[in-house]
Amino acid sequence: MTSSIDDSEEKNYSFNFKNTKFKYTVVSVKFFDELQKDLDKLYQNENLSTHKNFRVYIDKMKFVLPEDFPSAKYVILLARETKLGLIDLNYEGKKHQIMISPGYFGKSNYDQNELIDYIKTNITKSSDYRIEPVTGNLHIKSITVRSGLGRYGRNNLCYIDEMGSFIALRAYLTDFDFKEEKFFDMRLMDACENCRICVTKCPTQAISEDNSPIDVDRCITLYNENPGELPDWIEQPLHNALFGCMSCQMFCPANKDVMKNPLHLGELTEEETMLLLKGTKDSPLLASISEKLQIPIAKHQDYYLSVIQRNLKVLLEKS
Ligand code: B12
Ligand code: SF4
Ligand code: SF4
Repeated sequence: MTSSIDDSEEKNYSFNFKNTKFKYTVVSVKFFDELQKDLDKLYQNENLSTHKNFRVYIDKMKFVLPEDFPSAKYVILLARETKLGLIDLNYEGKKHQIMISPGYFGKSNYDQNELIDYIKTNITKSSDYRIEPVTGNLHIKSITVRSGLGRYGRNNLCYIDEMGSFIALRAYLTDFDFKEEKFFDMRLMDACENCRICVTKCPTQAISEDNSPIDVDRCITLYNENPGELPDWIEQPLHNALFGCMSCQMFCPANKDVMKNPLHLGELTEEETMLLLKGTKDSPLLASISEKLQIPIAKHQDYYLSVIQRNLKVLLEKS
């Protein structure tokens, strides 16, 4: 990897917007070439899975300026705090508690435009510059790590002080000139140095000890956040969350504090649980379930009902 280490102190900032905690920093687009070269090497060395579920996400990602914004100068990187979700549900006379990984639920009390207005007022402090969301177009962990805002964990996730890995990362391009040159090497958290907990806790052995990408084809999340059948080789007791998988995060020492503060979502009645297990469409109960779980099930019934029906069945079989 070519190195352009700047050993000056990381300059990271934080703010609260509508009761949500954010941390952020900026990185110049002049480092895009170097970021892309690292990715190209992974492609050349065939270190990246060719699984179609994965390629749908990453094939559109490239560290290049979009054709409609060639004058962009910086990427603003935001990390929003997230929480582990816990749902109590009643089923066959018993109460079961199940997890939803951070990031798969949440009631947003602001929209994208309000956040962009906040950035204009408080970060660029001008409305003369464009701020364009580009999260889906960038490998956001690598740029966040190299910006100095976060560090990689051995589990391939990005960690940020005080937030652990319970973060949602967002990127915005802007033509505002921050006059900021910092850019770091890929860095692993100090906590990982003598630790291998995530490697041993991953139920499907997807995480390796070196700093290579995880074996994406073995990651439970690749299957349980997408529609379709769950592969047979993921044995039923290995499933642990309604969406995603918590095994490489919940035992991580760097998440010790954030694990203490889960969000207790609502309790589902027997009737509501049965409705999800049957995948019943257009029920008047869907609105209250969506509200309790903070997931827009009623709005996107085709996707959510089939995925939740399948995942919930496997979790309830287990408990
Ligand atoms: C595709 C994708 C997936 C795929 C593949 C995951 C993967 N690791 O690539 C699947 C569906 C499996 C998945 C799972 C999850 N995901 Co996901 N996913 C993405 C997505 C869309 C792209 C990720 C990507 O670019 N992968 C490509 C690989 C090449 O990148 P990489 O993992 O960063 O690999 C780097 C290291 O190997 C590193 N490396 C190389 N040399 C060296 C040297 C050193 C010293 C070090 C330290 C590192 C290092 O270089 C590689 C690339 O530069 C991003 C959103 C986005 N816009 O980026 C979300 C994202 C990464 N996912 C996210 C989350 C939360 C998850 C899950 C935790 C969900 C869950 N289970 O609850 C799991 C975690 C699985 C895991 N351990 O990685 C969050 C991560 C937040 C965080 N804390 O980092 C993101 C950023 C979404 C978001 N906008 O917030 N995800
Ligand atoms: S469990 Fe240990 S090795 Fe894995 S990310 Fe956390 S600190 Fe690093
Ligand atoms: S999310 Fe689960 S399956 Fe995927 S790497 Fe982490 S522990 Fe392994």
